[in-house]
Amino acid sequence: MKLEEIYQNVIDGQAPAVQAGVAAALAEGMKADAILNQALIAAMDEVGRRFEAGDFFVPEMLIAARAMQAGLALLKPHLADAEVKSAGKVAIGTIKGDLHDIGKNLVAMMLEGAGFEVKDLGVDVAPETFVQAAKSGVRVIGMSALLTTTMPNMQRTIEALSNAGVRDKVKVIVGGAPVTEDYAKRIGADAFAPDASSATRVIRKLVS
Ligand code: B1M
Repeated sequence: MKLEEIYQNVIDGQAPAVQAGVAAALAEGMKADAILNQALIAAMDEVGRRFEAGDFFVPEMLIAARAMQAGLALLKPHLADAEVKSAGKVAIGTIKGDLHDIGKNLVAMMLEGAGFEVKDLGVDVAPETFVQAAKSGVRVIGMSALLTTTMPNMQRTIEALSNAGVRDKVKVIVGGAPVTEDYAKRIGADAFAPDASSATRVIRKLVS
């Protein structure tokens, strides 16, 4: 019941109600990943479907995204993976031309929860900024993309890392709704992860 309410309040963009719902669900002992997957992420999928169908426009998407972020903030401390030890530095950002940051933030949160030191480069991140991060000693570069139009900037970033002579100093992982394992291979990334929890697992493997 709580999950359905949270789901609906994300779709309706009711940030305070989402926060109240998440807080109540946690207080009742509901698992953070159930709240995340069955309410918050499921609601954003529905928002995407409504946008595609022409029932929602950018303002509705944005308000729903804000409501989801409000819920995520409360979940953050509960997404930690207690079994994991500190494993190194990861720089993560949404690629150039792309302003979507919910998935990227989620990956960053899960990594922090898993004990990684995360340098969040933000959104619309230029290849040169990723190169600077690689030069600063991070072990992993994570790129997130949500738009098919700007996805090629992942490959441009990998090329920029090679041109700057730092490609072999870092591991590169890519993800985001339109990104696939096959695409990751084609552009020369080291890894792909379909969601935030598997990203943590994959990155742990990359640095081990
Ligand atoms: Co936009 N948007 N949006 N949007 N938006 C999509 C992506 C879209 C699919 C909607 C649709 O048409 N159904 C569509 C893209 C179509 C395409 O490219 N083929 C779209 C569009 C078209 C646009 C605009 C162009 C709309 C316009 O202005 N006309 C515009 C672009 C702006 C820009 O970026 N330059 C735009 C704007 C926006 C808002 C600003 C309103 C808002 C973003 C707010 C924000 O992020 N702060 C927004 C939103 C909210 C969405 C949808 C509805 C939801 C995205 C989301 O947050 N999902 C989205 C539809 C959809 O995806 N269902 C849509 C939840 C999030 C948790 O999932 O990001 O996939 P996701 O992350 C997952 C995994 O992918 C993975 O882990 C995460 C969690 O498990 N993952 C990684 C992500 N990054 C990873 C990195 C990794 C590993 C895993 O390693 C490093």
